[in-house]
Amino acid sequence: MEGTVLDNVILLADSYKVSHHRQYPPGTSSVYSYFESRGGRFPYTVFFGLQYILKRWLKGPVLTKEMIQEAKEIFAVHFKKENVFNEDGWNYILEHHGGKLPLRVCAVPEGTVVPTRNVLFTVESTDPMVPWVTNYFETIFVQTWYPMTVATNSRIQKQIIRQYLEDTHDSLDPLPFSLHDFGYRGASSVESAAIGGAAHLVNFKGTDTVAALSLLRKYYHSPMAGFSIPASEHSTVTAWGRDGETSAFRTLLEAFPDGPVACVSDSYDIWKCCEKIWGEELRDLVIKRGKTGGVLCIRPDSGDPPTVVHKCLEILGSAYGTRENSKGFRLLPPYIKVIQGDGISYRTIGAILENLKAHGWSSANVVFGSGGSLLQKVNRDTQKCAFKCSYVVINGEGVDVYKQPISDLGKTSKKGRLALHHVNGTYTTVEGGTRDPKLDVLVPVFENGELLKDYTLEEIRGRAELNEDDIDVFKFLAEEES
Ligand code: AOY
Repeated sequence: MEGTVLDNVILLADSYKVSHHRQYPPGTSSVYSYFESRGGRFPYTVFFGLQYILKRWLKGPVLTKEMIQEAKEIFAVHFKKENVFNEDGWNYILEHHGGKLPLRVCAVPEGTVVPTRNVLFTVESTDPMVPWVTNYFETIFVQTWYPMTVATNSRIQKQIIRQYLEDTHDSLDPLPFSLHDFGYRGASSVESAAIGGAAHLVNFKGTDTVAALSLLRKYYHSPMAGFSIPASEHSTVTAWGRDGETSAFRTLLEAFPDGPVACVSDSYDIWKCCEKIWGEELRDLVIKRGKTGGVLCIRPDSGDPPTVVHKCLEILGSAYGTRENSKGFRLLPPYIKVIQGDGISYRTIGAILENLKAHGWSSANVVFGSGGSLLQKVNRDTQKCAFKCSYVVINGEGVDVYKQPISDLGKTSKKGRLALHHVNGTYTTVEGGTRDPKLDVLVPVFENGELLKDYTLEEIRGRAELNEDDIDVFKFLAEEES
């Protein structure tokens, strides 16, 4: 969106924010707020995406006199009043800060996995003349809910797949490519696809969401964050006509004679396809390709996923034979897999893999694709993300502030300046300014327009890696179900 009408930093806020500078108590010289997940669906949050927001929207000089003029005109008409817009305040930032925002942001390092109900980042104003800037930017800061929630949803699915590989396979090697992002078309915009797709790539390396690659190149120092393979779609198959499916498949195999390809196989009859086309007509070609490293991923795309995946494996197993791995589970030859990309979510992956396990099949025979539920079936409530003021300075005196709504005590907010202590693997949010700098993992990432930390995707991936301290994902799934 760079270079468009959306580039005016004053317009990155909800309308009511424009009126807040005149509402704080007289003598207010600083506002301090924090962001947290107040619980929600998943018991932890993978922190990711603040760096994109800081670099894309907030760092460096971001204000010009033209922006102030444009905002002045827009808000005069929008509010039908001349005196709501804070022209003096924005002019002050332009003149005294060269258009750089007088804010300090401290955050947990990106990729950190933090239990919900803990502070993830704090924002405070650094110039007593403009204390309102902190919450003016709440709107854009809270949009970090999206990459965090996608990264969390994706990581939960990685935990589930990992457990089944551990139970039914010899190694965890397939894990990085076991959940491929199919979500570009289902995202609400190109920018959203880029952000959500990038969040998935914190945990995995397979994606078809090309926009995510650009975002990670530009904002996270990753020259190539994700990979894909040639694959058919229904049009490339059905264009050959109802009797042309074999020709379509042969064309795909011969067009890409080595390396992996994926082939959607449910255009007419997935069972006949596995039995007759893959299992008989093209069997020799598939085996020949297999000898030179070619892998065929057969993609069913309709029906009840646990039933369909299992039945495909049974048919393909009869045609190509199977071997048993060290844990006693069946494996197709290494040059054939099934890729299930229909109906995949953190709830269905477990059901599919459980059914395979119950029938003696290793989870290493299958990989997943996920679109809508990976990038789009989430919202700010999924992790109950919120940004609240916890501390203000009035007439030179610091005051702890909070909300505690009688009608929903779950919305109670934290008090005072905050720290996130990390001790013996446990995270604790410390309120009231009683921080121990040796234990606090919040680090300054932004101050007065300067970016103080610049993380690479590689280090973020390292922090988000699965580990021994992880929650029991099956306990979480069972509790959610009840
Ligand atoms: N891609 C692995 C490579 C990608 C896709 C993208 C919607 C792929 C399919 C595949 O194997 O089958 C968007 C649906 C599918």
